[in-house]
Amino acid sequence: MSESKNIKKFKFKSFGDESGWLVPIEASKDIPFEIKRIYYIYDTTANAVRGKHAHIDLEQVLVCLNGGCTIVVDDGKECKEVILSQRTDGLYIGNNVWREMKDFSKDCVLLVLASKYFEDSQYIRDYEEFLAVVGG
Ligand code: T46
Repeated sequence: MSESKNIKKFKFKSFGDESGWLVPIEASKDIPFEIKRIYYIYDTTANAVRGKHAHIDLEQVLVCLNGGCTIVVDDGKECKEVILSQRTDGLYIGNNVWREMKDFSKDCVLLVLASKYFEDSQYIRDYEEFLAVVGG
């Protein structure tokens, strides 16, 4: 899948020297939305597969602060696996993208910055329904 406006892997700027590294994230500058919500996922089990849904109206940026995992992104036409294993990698996921998270390392901490407050009604959890929405 070529990068689309709804799926984009990018690098954060990082500042460091022998004393350590720092990655700043400013809303609407380093990421393309105002951050309304932050959550993180950790202590995932070896064969865990999370996600398995899409959002009608939600933008998110995923960053692995520790360890790594694979994010499966599917826009209904193409499906791609993105590996997040660098603390300076961000994955932007926009509206109507089916996502799954898997292959978590034991020490994985996955940070998610979101453009909206949590709303269960914004989830599409049925893959056939997702395909109908995106016309895939
Ligand atoms: C996503 C991927 C990357 C809340 O109460 N507030 C929240 O902000 C979130 C995100 C979840 N929850 C509750 C809802 C469930 O009872 O936490 C529980 C676990 O959520 P869920 O099974 O949706 O978690 P994941 O890891 O499958 O998916 C999450 C996000 O829900 C989703 O938006 O894109 O991470």
